[in-house]
Amino acid sequence: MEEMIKNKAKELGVDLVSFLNLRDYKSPRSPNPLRYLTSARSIVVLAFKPLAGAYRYQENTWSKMPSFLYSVESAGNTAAYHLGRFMERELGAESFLVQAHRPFEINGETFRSPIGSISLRHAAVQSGLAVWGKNTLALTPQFGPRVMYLGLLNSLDLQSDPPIEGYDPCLTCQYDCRSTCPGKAFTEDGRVLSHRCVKVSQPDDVGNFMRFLIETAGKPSRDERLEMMKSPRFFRHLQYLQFFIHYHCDNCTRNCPGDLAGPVKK
Ligand code: B12
Repeated sequence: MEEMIKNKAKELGVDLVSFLNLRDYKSPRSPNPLRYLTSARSIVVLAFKPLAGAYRYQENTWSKMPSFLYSVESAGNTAAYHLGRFMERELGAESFLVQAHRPFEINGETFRSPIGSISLRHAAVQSGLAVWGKNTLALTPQFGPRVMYLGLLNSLDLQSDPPIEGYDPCLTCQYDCRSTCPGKAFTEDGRVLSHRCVKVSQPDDVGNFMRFLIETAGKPSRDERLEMMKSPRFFRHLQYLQFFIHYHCDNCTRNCPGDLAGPVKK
């Protein structure tokens, strides 16, 4: 059964695939997976590699986004959907697609520090697809952190793949991802402070749009308010809200030499 699913995943364009039985899933801050699928027994973890040119830009441009996020997410969702349907038809499984990031559950507890339905990094590390990096990303031997993870929570009692042993690219790494983070988002105990990361990586997000609106409302004259509404800043916020995430910073991903091929060179 495991081999059949892996072969189908590869056929559908998945780059890396592993299984994690829920007995072996440990992510203390994440919700109980049964909240999403009452029959869930395991997770199929899927990793998709962005286009090779996705991180080789000369200047940080929003035009990079389709190469490593939008296209990978829609192709990934399509592949995961078809794999879920295959498992349903052939094996009688119920599946639930674990989204790459959004939509988040937004409630009083989590809206300032979002938590995914399943922690895909924990699942990737615990099922032998990746190891933890100092940048808190899940580093694959094949592509370092430069993958997008998706998951299929499902009702099959799939055997977990064993974690990777003897691979720790951070031991010899010369790139100091933590202290060079422009948002100073890393804490001593190896976590990322969400608000610090987002301030630099997603300057046009909804929080900053609220700041823009408050600033605009506080302008004394109509002309000054109009000037704010006609500024590039307003249109950047609008574009962010209309379309999708834009990352202004992805240093911890782009500069990480966490794969056997070494760092991405410009
Ligand atoms: C919410 C979220 C964010 C939030 C908050 C991040 C956070 N602190 O968890 C924000 C907006 C800040 C964010 C930023 C980014 N994100 Co994000 N994010 C998520 C999301 C949707 C949920 C994560 C979650 O539930 N976290 C809460 C709980 C589970 O985390 P936690 O238990 O506190 O664990 C944390 C630490 O304890 C630590 N940790 C736990 N165990 C261990 C063990 C060791 C040894 C170490 C060192 C650390 C460590 O790692 C965690 C991060 O702080 C996931 C998708 C998903 N469903 O998993 C993507 C995801 C983690 N993000 C991803 C990416 C690519 C990014 C960005 C690079 C995007 C960008 N350009 O800005 C940055 C990277 C910042 C960073 N270095 O962590 C990828 C990571 C891919 C990979 N190779 O690992 C994911 C998996 C999306 C995906 N589908 O591929 N993200």
